[in-house]
Amino acid sequence: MMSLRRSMLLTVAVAALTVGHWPASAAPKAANPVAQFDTDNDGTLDLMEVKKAASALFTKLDRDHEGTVDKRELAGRLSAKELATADPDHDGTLTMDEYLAVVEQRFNAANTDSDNTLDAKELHSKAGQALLRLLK
Ligand SMILES: [Ca+2]
Ligand SMILES: [Ca+2]
Ligand SMILES: [Ca+2]
Repeated sequence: MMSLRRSMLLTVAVAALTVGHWPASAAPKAANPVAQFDTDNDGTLDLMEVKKAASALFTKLDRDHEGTVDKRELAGRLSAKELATADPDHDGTLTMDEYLAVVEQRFNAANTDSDNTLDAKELHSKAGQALLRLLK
């Protein structure tokens, strides 16, 4: 009985660890942004992992569920100028594709050694931080 109880407790603990996401404000300062989005656990972020995180955020930001995000929904993640550049049809909103195009640009800007992945050092750079703003 004891060991069953223990293994159940362990299962619950593991589930809590897997499901539990720190709210941004409660996250420890040293939180590694790589680990947060590194779904294949190889220690770096590739474009697929970055786009997955960005799509999830886009869906969350699109509060009225119309498939686009406007200035208000972006809540300062892009400046007015950045939004205008990313918005080729100038309707003041970004579709998911337009949003992901900005994400890809920032990914490439941060990937200074052109190895197709971002490591912790690249994410801590100015370009890396600009990318992270579009992921969380
Ligand atoms: Ca990875
Ligand atoms: Ca919207
Ligand atoms: Ca790199």
